Parts: sequence; structure tokens; C-alpha cells
Amino acid sequence: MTNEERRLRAKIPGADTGIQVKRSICDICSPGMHCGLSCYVKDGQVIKIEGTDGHPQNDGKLCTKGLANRQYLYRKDRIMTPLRRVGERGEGKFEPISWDEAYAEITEKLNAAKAQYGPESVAFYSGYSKWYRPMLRRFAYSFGSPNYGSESSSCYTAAFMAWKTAAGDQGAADMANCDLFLGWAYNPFYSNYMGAKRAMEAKARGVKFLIVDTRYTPAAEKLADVFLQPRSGTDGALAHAIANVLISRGQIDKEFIANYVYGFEEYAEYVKGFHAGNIEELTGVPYADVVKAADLIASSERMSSYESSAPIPHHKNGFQNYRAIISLLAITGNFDRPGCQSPVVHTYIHVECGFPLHEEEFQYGTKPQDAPVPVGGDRFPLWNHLEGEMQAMDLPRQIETGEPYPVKAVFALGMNARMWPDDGRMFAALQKLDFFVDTDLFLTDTAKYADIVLPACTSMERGEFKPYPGGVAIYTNPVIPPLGEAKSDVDILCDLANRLDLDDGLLKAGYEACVQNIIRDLDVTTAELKQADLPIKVAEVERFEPLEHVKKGLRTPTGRFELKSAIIEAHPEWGLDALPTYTPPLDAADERKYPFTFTSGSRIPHAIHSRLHGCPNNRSLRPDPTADMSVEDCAALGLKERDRIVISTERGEVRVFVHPTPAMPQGLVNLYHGYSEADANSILDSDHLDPYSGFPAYRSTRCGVRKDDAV
Ligand SMILES: Nc1nc2c(c(=O)[nH]1)N[C@H]1C(S)=C(S)[C@@H](COP(=O)(O)OP(=O)(O)OC[C@H]3O[C@@H](n4cnc5c(=O)[nH]c(N)nc54)[C@H](O)[C@@H]3O)O[C@H]1N2
Ligand SMILES: Nc1nc2c(c(=O)[nH]1)N[C@H]1C(S)=C(S)[C@@H](COP(=O)(O)OP(=O)(O)OC[C@H]3O[C@@H](n4cnc5c(=O)[nH]c(N)nc54)[C@H](O)[C@@H]3O)O[C@H]1N2
Ligand SMILES: [Mo]
Repeated sequence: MTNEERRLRAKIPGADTGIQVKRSICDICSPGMHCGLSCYVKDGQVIKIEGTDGHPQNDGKLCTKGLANRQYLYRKDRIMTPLRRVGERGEGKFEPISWDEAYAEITEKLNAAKAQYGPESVAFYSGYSKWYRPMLRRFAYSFGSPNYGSESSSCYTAAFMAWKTAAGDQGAADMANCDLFLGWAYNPFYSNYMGAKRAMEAKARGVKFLIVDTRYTPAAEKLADVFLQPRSGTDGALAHAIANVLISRGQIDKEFIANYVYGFEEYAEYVKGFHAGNIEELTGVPYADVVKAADLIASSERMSSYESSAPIPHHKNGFQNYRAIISLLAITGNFDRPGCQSPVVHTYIHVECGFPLHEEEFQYGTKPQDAPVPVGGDRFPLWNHLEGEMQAMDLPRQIETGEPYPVKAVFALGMNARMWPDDGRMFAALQKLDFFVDTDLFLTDTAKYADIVLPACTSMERGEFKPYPGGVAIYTNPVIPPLGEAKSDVDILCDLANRLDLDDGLLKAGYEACVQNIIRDLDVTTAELKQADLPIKVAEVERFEPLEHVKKGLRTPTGRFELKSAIIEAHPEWGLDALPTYTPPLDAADERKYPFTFTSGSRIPHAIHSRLHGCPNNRSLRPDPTADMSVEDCAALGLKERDRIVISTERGEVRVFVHPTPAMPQGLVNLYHGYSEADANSILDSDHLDPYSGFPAYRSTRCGVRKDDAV
């Protein structure tokens, strides 16, 4: 008997209980996690869950979100059958229908839109879930529409674009071998618990940490050797000031720059504009702290970094700020070397596992060649050039105006319209559609606008392929059958591919055939992966010699790390800057009326976006929407703990509780998103977008605060 079996025996009160422990993965948060989940199953019910011992991702641990999986699975508002809307959009009146009826109606309506307005008039959208995305993208393309898009129009992709612009590919941190870790907008204690564990281990090994955050966070407290606290969205100016100190003192890697960097002279000239005389005014950071940061960088041999792909790009100037930060790696030669930022091999759905698969060919294989530019492509030309998919932030505008062509139908998996800035505009756009299908686990506010709602299932009710770093992978099996008539998203897509009779034999053959196609060069088959209880070895991780990539030439136009973008330079008609220029983040609203900066979305450990607020245990940890403000600002406004306040912007108002805290700097108001009763995004401007990436400015809008006299 193995230790694991012995342990399980001890836990379960005997084989006669009929309890089986079955394995799945937690799909509540990012694909970068997907922790192993052990489900205790009795009579077809999951009665308890825990982290899987020996799983390469979490080895027995789970976070507060993962521990909610049982409540999530059995949430009262799970959708059990396909539904057809019988009331007004948004009203929530539906009748149950059969899968056959649902598929028939979807087939008829999507084909009608295609016939009347062209296949591009149907947009295919995915919310935060990512596991089915290669299938959805291929589905859209096989249908003939260029309009595949997702929540990644507001998450991660802007950071990926910055990396592609600078280095051709995403650079990844090598925390295990660095001696300085630059954690810029880095708070894994709340957003990535296993990352926090690794950071604490690195700290114990003697790795130094430079932490840059607008708030005083657990990372600032537990990790930072130097802590910088800039004002929201001023990161680009701060990075340039650090670069200026390093360059003027000659603390840069001249050889690396001469051989492998493009645009250094112009960049060095540009960053001279950020100096002792203006940096505190621009960012709030005293110049002495900038020098401390530069000293720490200069005294470290191997610097690696994590610059968050959410809060940094969540500003009107976010893409350029992000480039400014990663430029620090290039000028100090901390790129393509052990312990520094290293290119790694992308494997599958945003995760770098170190070995290649045929994902790209699968996703793009049926892309229509002569289709018009995707939604948002004209407005955000760099996005279009680098990503070629719909910039979903532009969807409400195009639905409203029909320019440059009409979008009449949306087929969505897990759409959360509240994710859009000024989400009222997005809901109004949904009203205008001829046809809207949403697939979700729950009857959400967005699903209530759909003509047909399809019931999806959780990771515990389905099987899916999942690779992990280290050259391992698994194909999970359902631990219970889907509740009610719910189905796995990928089965829905494959069923519909058959109903629509798409010219795509692979999609029609089903999910497992698609996965087998994507993994065909591995030594294992899907059937073998399904047999495994834990992820098994499937490939060797590719290792690179130091400087191998830069010597060979990066996948940028110049083959070098580009401080000045040759792509942008070649397109003056875009009106974008080739250097990572800095512009202030805030909108043009009247500063006297709106003297504070509103930021929304910093993560809380026990919730994720709209998902866990409906789970009673998690909700009880933070039941009410509450804004954080500095102790000083609260004192000046006469506010104390749990007073009610009104936060106002030019768009509107939200009413919430207030929490005075020393973690907040003066002038900043922080509201967590995801509470539908005090919706942070309802007071943002839908056109306050980054012209480079199209990303919304969730984290920098002028606002006012007053005590709520209505209570
Ligand atoms: N103000 C503000 N807004 C933000 C952010 C912020 O920081 N501040 N962050 C942005 C970022 S980074 C992100 S990633 C987005 C989050 O993007 P959202 O799309 O808002 O994320 P969720 O609400 O988690 O999930 C969307 C829907 O998917 C459903 N769902 C879950 N699993 C499945 C499944 O397997 N299949 C199907 N069909 N549906 C499923 C959920 O029930 C939910 O209704 O929000 C963005 N919005
Ligand atoms: N528990 C939990 N975990 C999650 C999520 C969740 O909702 N809940 N969401 C997942 C998703 S979709 C994403 S994208 C990631 C995001 O992961 P993170 O980016 O780590 O999460 P945040 O808390 O949004 O931001 C990190 C830090 O950036 C700081 N910050 C905010 N604005 C600025 C700024 O302008 N400049 C600087 N320098 N710092 C700033 C915040 O104060 C915060 O401490 O988390 C993932 N993990
Ligand atoms: Mo995200």
C-alpha cells in the first residue's frame, strides 16, 4: 500500500462507506494555476474536496477560492437545462427547452445572420474561462467570422503585446536563479498563493526584492528590500527615472546593448526627461527612493522580474508603461540569461510548459483569408497587427453604429458584460442584437439578456486536457456526471459544428480528437493520459544556452530587443510612438470636482471577478462592497469605518461602505470589482482606452467622494 492509500484509508471511515476519492482540477482561476483537486464522492455527490497530494501544481494545498469548489458546483443558481427567453431582455424570464430545440434555433439564427449580413456579423466571445478557447476560436473561423475575441481584451494581452514589440516573444521570470526580483505591481499573496510561497522561499534563500505598488501590500511588508509607491498609472515615468540614473552612472550592460539592443541612443536621450527635478511631482516617489532602486539593480548580477499584466496595462498609458518597465531588463543585460528574463516555449492556452504543441496550427488552421478587419481592428491598429482578433472593448460601439459593418449576433461562452467599462453601454448594445446566445453555469445578469442560454458544467463534471510546466500533462475524467442536462462547453461546440455542418472534420469529430491532433507529437495519446491519476511526463523541457535567442536573432523586425519599436516606426499612420513614451494616465474630468483617483480591481484572496460572490462561505468573508481609502483622507472627510460613501465620476455614482486603512496612499480610492450591487465598472468611461492595446483604464479615473447622506 502506498502512503497516499494508507492516508486515505485513515481518513475515510472504511471501504464500506462507499466513498470514492476521484481527481479533477480546479478551474476557478487562471490556467497558470489549475490546482489538483481531490473530490470525495458518495452516491454521485461530491461531499468534500481537498488539494491533491503529489500534484505538481499545488501538492495538497488549495486557496480560499479552490476550497469553494463544492459550493460552486452546487450553487443554487446553476442552470440545469437549455433555456429560451420568453420575457424582455434582462428580465430573467425563460422557458426550459431541449438541447435539440436549442441547437435547431441557434443553427437557424446564426445561418440567417450569415446569409443576410455575412459571417463577420456573428461575433464569438469568451469570458474569463480559457480551457475551451482553442476550440471556440477555431469554431468562429470555421464559421467564416474573423470575430473571435475574449476577456483577454482586458487582461494579459497588452503585456504580451509589449513583450512581442520589444522581444518578439514573452519573457518569463527565472526566480529560482535570480539574486534580485523586481516585483512591479506584484501581490501574489492575494492573486497567486503558490507564487507567494515561491517568493517567500526565494526570500529565505537571500534573494532581494524590489517591490513597486500603489498600496502597501503583504508583498511590500514581507518581501521588499526597497519599496516604491508611485501614484496609480505613473509607472512608466518611474521606470524611466530609474533608467536615467543607471545610464548616467554607466551602470548598464554596454556589450549587451551594442550587440543585441535596438534604439538605445534615442531611448537614453528620452529618459533624460525623468530626473531629480520632476520625478516626485510626476509619480509621488521621492528621488532618493529612485536612486535606492537603481542602486539595488546595479548591485545585483541577475535580475528577474514580474510586472503584472493586469494593473500595469489597466490604464490609458498602460502598454507604454509596461514597455518602460521591461526596458530596464534590456539596458542591464538581464535578458536571455539564467536568473534573468528568459524566453520559454509556449505550450497551450497561455501557459509556458517548456515544450511545443500544435495549438497554433489548430487554432488558426481555418482562419478565413478574405474576411474584413475584426471588431476594433481599425481603432486599435497595433492590437490588430499583433493579435489579429477582435478587441472586444470596441464591441459595444460597433453593435451600436454598425460601422464599419454590422454585428448582429453574439455567440458567447461565459460572457460577463459587467467586465466592460461603462457596462451600461454594453448591456444596451446587447439589447440591440438580433440574436444572443450565452453559455454559463449560472443565470447571470448577462445571461438574462440572451435569447438562448445553454447550461455549461464545471471542471468536476467534464474531462479536459491540461499540461503543466516541467513537461507533464493530464487528461481529467469527470468525477460526477453533469448536473441536470448541463454539458461541457467543448461538446456544445462540437455538436453545433455538426448541426451547422461546418467544413471542419476535426471539430465535428469531437474534443478528444481535437486534443489528439494538438498533442500528436507527444509520446502519449489522450487515452493514455486519461488513465493517469496525476500529471505524467509527456515531453522533455527545452533548455537554452545563455544568450542563445539574442545571438540567433529575436522575432522582432531588427532581430534585437527593441527599445524603439520598428513595427510602430514602420507605421506612422497609426499615430503611435515607437519609443516607450510616457503620458499621464488620468482623464480630462474637472480636478476640483473629482480630486481623487479611482482604482478598481485589486484582487481579494477569496473571490474572483463575478464568480464566488454567489458562494455563501466566500461571500461571508467580505459580504459588502467596501472602498479602501487612506486614514488621512477619511479624517479630512470626517469618515470612519463602515460609514457609507458615494463615489462619483463623470459617468455616475456608486454607494459603498468605506474602510480607512494605512495601506492606502492619500488621493486614491480602491474599490474591488465583482459586486453587482455596487458595480465599479458602471462609473468608468468606455472610451478611456489605451490607444496601443485598447485596454480599459480600470485603475485611473478621476473621482469625487462624499459621505452618503441617504443613510
Ligand atoms: N474594474 C475592473 N474590471 C475588471 C478587472 C479589474 O481589475 N478591474 N479585471 C479584468 C480582468 S484582468 C479580467 S480577467 C476580467 C474577468 O473577466 P470576466 O469574464 O468578468 O470573469 P468572470 O466573471 O470570472 O467569468 C465570466 C463568466 O464565465 C462563467 N464561467 C465560469 N466557468 C465557465 C465555464 O467553464 N464555461 C462557461 N461557459 N462559463 C463559465 C462564470 O460563471 C461567469 O459568469 O475582468 C476584467 N474587469
Ligand atoms: N484571489 C484572486 N486571485 C486572482 C484573481 C482574482 O480575482 N482573485 N484574478 C486573476 C486574474 S484574472 C488576474 S489578471 C490576476 C491579476 O493579478 P495581480 O496583478 O497580481 O492582481 P492585482 O491585485 O490586481 O494587482 C497587483 C498589485 O498591483 C497594484 N497596483 C494597482 N494599480 C497599480 C499601478 O498603477 N501601479 C502599480 N505599480 N501597482 C498597481 C495593486 O495595489 C496590487 O497590489 O490575478 C488572478 N488571480
Ligand atoms: Mo485577468
